[in-house]
Amino acid sequence: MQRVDAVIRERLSSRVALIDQISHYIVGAGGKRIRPRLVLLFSQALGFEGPERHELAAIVEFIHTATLLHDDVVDESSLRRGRATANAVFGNAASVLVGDFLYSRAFQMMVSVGSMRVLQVLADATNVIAEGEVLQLMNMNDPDLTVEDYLRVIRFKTAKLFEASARLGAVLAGSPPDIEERCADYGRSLGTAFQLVDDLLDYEGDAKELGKNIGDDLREGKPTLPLLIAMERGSESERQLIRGAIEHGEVQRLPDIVDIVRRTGALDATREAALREAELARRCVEPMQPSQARSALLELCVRAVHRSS
Ligand code: GRG
Repeated sequence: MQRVDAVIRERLSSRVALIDQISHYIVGAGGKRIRPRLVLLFSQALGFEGPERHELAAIVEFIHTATLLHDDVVDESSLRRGRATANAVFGNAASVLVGDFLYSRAFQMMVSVGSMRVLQVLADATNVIAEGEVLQLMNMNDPDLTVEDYLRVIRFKTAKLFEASARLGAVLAGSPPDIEERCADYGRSLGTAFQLVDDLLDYEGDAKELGKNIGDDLREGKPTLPLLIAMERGSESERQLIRGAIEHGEVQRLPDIVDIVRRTGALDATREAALREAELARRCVEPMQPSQARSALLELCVRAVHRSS
């Protein structure tokens, strides 16, 4: 990961001062670096040790960072990674454009790796992520969203990049198609578990630990799984309260809604759904040869669910 961080720093540079400033601002704020870790762990577990793994790990982190810059503009968020978001500090236009810079820099780096398969995996993944965000936009303020449609959005917007990162480890190692698919399945399940927990932390987390504001999803009228379950299990008046909050994106009644979400067991049920996905991910790597990388991949299945940030 030290080598990946070095590649990230080297490849962030631009002759345009504002790009340097904003990209260092967001990347310098840290982040958990889960997606690059997946590239490294799968390539290591499958026996590939070439320098391309660091390049690809940096590429997926650049794509992730570009999506965060764009997402915070779309969501009008003010806190990310424990600091003011780039849009809050530098404005929406600058954030979107630096997101474009990171995204296109990632594609320059992909070309330098010289593999059409790598290009294909990442072009497909970024296209699906964008589709996921548009689907989510269409679902805003809709209290009648089905769990199936909600899951589709999180598989697209979040799990796809986890899937691509894991798959790329196998692509680098030249693994046969069945192994590549198993790595991709791990990434998809881990990413789904990760987003389910993200959605529940929006109701039970601590803003300081989480590094972003609590209640943001409700403020935007985003119908996530904790709310869908609470509506299903709550009384008629509780259901109406949540419906209204989703339809109008209001947070005045956030404390009451958090209370309903907790009392109906919706947070526990969301965590259980995340645990089921993490278990699916675990089963994908369990048959691999014992190694440090495999142990770390198993450990990630636990950490994706039991996390507070
Ligand atoms: C630029 C390809 C492209 C698309 C733009 C806005 C958008 C379309 C996509 C946004 C997708 C998005 C932000 C999904 C949420 C994913 C998520 C859970 C982010 C938080 O990930 P962490 O917790 O972040 O890994 P850190 O800060 O740890 O890196």
